[in-house]
Amino acid sequence: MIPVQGFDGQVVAVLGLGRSGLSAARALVAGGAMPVVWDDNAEARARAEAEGFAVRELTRQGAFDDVASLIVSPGIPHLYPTPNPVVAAAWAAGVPVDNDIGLFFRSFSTRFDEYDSPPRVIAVTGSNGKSTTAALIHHLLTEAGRDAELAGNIGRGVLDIDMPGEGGAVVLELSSYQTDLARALTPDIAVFTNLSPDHLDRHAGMGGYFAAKRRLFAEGGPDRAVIGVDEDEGRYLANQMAMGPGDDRVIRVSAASKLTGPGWQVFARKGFLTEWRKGRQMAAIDLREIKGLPGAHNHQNACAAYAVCRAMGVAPKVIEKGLHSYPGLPHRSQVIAERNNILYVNDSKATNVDSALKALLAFDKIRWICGGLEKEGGLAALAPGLGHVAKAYVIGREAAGFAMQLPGIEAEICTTMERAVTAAMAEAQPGEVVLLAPATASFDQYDNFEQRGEDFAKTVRFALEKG
Ligand code: UMA
Repeated sequence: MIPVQGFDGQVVAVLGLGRSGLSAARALVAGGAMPVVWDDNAEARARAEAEGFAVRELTRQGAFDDVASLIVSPGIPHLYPTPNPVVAAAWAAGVPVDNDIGLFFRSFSTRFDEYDSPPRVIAVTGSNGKSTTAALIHHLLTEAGRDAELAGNIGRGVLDIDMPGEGGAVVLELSSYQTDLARALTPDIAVFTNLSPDHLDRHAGMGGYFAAKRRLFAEGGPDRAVIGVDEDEGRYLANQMAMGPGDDRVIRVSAASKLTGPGWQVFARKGFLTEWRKGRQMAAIDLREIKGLPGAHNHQNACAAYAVCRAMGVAPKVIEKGLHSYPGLPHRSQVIAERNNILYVNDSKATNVDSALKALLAFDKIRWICGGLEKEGGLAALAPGLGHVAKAYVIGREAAGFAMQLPGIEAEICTTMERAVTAAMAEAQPGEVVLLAPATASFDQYDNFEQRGEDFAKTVRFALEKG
């Protein structure tokens, strides 16, 4: 845990008592502050009270009279579509509003006098791929012998980490909710993967969403910026950060085009990652054989993670070795097994058509397990990927309706995961991939996409053991 500095003996209010709120409350206590906590949900309040926290209704008259700061959880609207009433009350009382990310940055560096070589903070943001990029950076640094911690939007409160050892690193995945509100954001290396519309209601549109992410790159910000330049926003940001054409403060990253120029760039083309610096090729890595990172979208993640590790002084050969041993995140292009040259891949996180299409484009010959609770918009956008499908095995309560929307490919109505896995395994040929990429939500048959992915993995493993 990172004890929060600067509030010794002071009252700090915490709004939201999920992962980030509770972790902030604990870290405040560890730093000598006196948190008072609130959650709009009664059960969450009861849990906090049972842990010994003082619950205070923060909208009541005078609730902020003795409060030094309000710490807000990322899932709670602080501005758009409308500010939570507690946030509005803090504004009215003149109390600074912050979040656990702000507390982390103001507390982390106060421990640096204990180090010869203090740890560095790497912050990753962007619309897609930020979890994979952050997890991959963490994996590559660990494999390179660096002590590294991973936290943030990936599921672990940032104040929950332990201080890394000498020369180590903290890798943070940060969402726009988190970067928007933090009062301190001072990573050593900041990463912007890409941008596409998401969470627009919380940011009053695309401009607000981009502005929230850009806060990581504010002037006087990171020593090094790794920026995906496949969209206009990334190109704009890279231009804003660089002092001139040859300035290598910015490492430009692309999975779409060859990047030339006098600066520092890492790009993936036709399955090869290439690093260029000052007009010279520094390294090239064949990404096609890396099982944990299939497809162009993962090649972009690989380029960003590679760039960060180069900025951390890791040699290309060491990074290449680490890429090969990356196990993948659960339910995201996760390799479950390989038997008789047939690969079994769990992409249960592909809960919409966009992400399922990316998964289909990542492999050549696919036994595709799909279906579930369809989202709005239909399945037409999957068309560019259907040429990669040898056969579809459709699950879900509405399997027949789903199958009817897949023109030109053979589709079997399986309904259950067990039947789909059994049929796909029986028919798969060497060189093919049995892929779960449903393109749907899971709620018709499962509690969540994780449970669906676990069912796939368990069924595959059981069948392989039997066979
Ligand atoms: N709550 C209120 N009032 C409200 C809304 C919520 O009191 O109006 C309370 C809820 O009752 C609940 C608590 O707030 O008790 C939940 O807070 P939260 O939604 O911020 O969730 P945490 O458990 O603190 O998890 C948060 C991130 N959640 C969100 O951003 C929605 C987690 O990211 C993150 O891993 C965690 O902090 C640790 O940093 C999750 C996420 O869904 C994975 N992120 C979004 C995404 O990836 O798309 C941005």
